[in-house]
Amino acid sequence: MSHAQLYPVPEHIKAKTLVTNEQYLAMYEESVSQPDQFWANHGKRISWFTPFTKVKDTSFDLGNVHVNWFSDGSLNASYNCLDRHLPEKAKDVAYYWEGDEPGVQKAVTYQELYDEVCQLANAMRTLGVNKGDRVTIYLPMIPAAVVSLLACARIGAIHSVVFAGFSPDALGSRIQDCDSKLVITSDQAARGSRLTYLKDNTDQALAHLGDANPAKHVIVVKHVGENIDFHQGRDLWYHEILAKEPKHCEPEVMNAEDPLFILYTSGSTGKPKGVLHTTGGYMVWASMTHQYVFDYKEGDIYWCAADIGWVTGHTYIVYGPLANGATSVLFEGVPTYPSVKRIAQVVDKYKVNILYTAPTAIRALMAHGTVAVDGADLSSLSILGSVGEPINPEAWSWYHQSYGKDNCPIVDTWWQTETGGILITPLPGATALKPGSATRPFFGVKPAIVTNEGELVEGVAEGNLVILDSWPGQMRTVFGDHERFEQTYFSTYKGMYFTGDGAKRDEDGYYWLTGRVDDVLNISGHRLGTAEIESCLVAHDAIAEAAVVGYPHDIKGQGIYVFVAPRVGVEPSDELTKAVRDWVRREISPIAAPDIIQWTPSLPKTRSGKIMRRILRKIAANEYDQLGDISTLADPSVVEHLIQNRLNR
Ligand code: 6R9
Repeated sequence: MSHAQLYPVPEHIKAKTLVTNEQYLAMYEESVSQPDQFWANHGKRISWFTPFTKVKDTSFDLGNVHVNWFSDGSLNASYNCLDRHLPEKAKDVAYYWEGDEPGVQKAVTYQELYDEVCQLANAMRTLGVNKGDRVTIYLPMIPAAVVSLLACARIGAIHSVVFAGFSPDALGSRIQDCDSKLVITSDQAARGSRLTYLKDNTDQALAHLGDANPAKHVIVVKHVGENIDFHQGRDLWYHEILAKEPKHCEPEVMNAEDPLFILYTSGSTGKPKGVLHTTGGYMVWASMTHQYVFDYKEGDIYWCAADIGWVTGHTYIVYGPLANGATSVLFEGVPTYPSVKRIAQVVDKYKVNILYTAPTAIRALMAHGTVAVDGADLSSLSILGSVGEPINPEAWSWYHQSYGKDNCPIVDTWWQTETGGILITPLPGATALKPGSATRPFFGVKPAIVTNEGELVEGVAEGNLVILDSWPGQMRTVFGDHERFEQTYFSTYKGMYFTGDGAKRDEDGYYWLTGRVDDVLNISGHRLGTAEIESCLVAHDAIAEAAVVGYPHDIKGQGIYVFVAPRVGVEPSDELTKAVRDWVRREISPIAAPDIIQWTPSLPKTRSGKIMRRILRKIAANEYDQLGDISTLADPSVVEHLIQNRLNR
């Protein structure tokens, strides 16, 4: 890693960047040595109804963990996303909505977004939803999804978005856990031409909860248009209730520390946690990171191709870009429909300048060679982003070359649902890049590496990634369970926030994320990160995607079990399997050579494209009858295929 190729800041970026390297270093220094002064200054970037006088009041001490920022200020998140841009930006496009089918599209201006948000906010108030109440949102990637988040924020209701790919069970348990008064959904959703029956799923979820169902009403967006069961008295059509409401709605005055949203995220154990974010610090973090990390400037066309059901959608499709008055693309579909050219076509159609997507999407496109970009122009692009997993150097280079024409910086952004926004990342005009490294901390972020015993290690190091001090976008608690918040994040290493990720730091102070620490293997006493072996596998010509897990091995303690998906047109064979094993042996070391290689058409993944290794570990250990909850998989059917063809019997 120390000899990784260095990619300097391209001249065309340097010429008009917001932050040069010198500025980054000076701002970073101030942000960590004088956080109160730094954040008092940058906290003013958003609009406050009552300006704050207090800045930081935080503690990571077990038993007394608290995170408060700007705590005597008041504001409203939807006001910051809408009202403050009007009337100047009334006719500016907030979203170019691009439907699942090419040719289905709609532009939504800031005025139109404001009007619809006010109408829905009023309609919710009419239904008795008030400040502090919870609202579950289960919608496809359509403008009404953005409207729903902002309408909640406007009246101070706390939204909990459930990914539209989740099952009735997953939806029901989330509605129940946060005691939602209201559910907002649509008739159906279409992705890659496949329908999901969201309203049916909602009906099932609520029926299953029975008397424990807290939701009084279901608001239904008519989107696909197929029939649904309508429960008189409980269900309401979105368009009908909006039509009755005025296009003005007074925003609720929220304290900086009043909750903005809950987002459920699964850890390694137990039921999903309701990660809670509040209003002031989150808005400062969302808007500031969006501006600096993407070097965003007025007039840029920005596309974050994530889903609103993932934290990336919350911060980098909704709150960050809107707070900055940006014009975004909002995409309903998938990168591979109707063909792998879709991303390039949408980039060319809207002249997208900034594209932010995930390694899983990049690898899916890369499996087809250069087909994804053949014939495309792509000259509008100037900055590329990656999020969700370590991006292996192979995929990084392909992204850089095919979409970026070797002239666009890639910001590899490391962060988590819990962190609210990006923490470790290059800045396009400041940071020389190394493929596979998330590079340096954002302003105010103090990352560190500790050993398993909790010793801080300086300089070049490898170990567990912790954060030493609070930043404004940090989660505040687990909804309804502060004890769990303290135990999960602050009990492993005293006085530090534990990320759950492993990392290396090189001689330039750059960070390299090595995957979740529970994904570390111990092969005959040698510590190996699954990410390292996977990265090597994906660099092989025949392989599109790979997942590596350990399984109990009589001699080595742990053996290496590899699940691999071939590239398009590749036929797995015994010879190929052997070639792959030799490849890893040669590229990394004989210790890393896989014991078992199972070919599969696809891997089990979450909504954000993360491979669910927990499930693969069970299959590899031949404990396929103890898979646990698989309801959060994007496509649970892949699991059956993996079990049928398992190789450790
Ligand atoms: C934003 C998001 C968080 C976990 C995180 C880490 C992995 C995210 C990454 C990355 C390496 C990156 N992760 N970005 N690993 N490089 N650029 O993904 O939130 O869904 O909560 O996942 O994702 O393991 O701890 P979330």
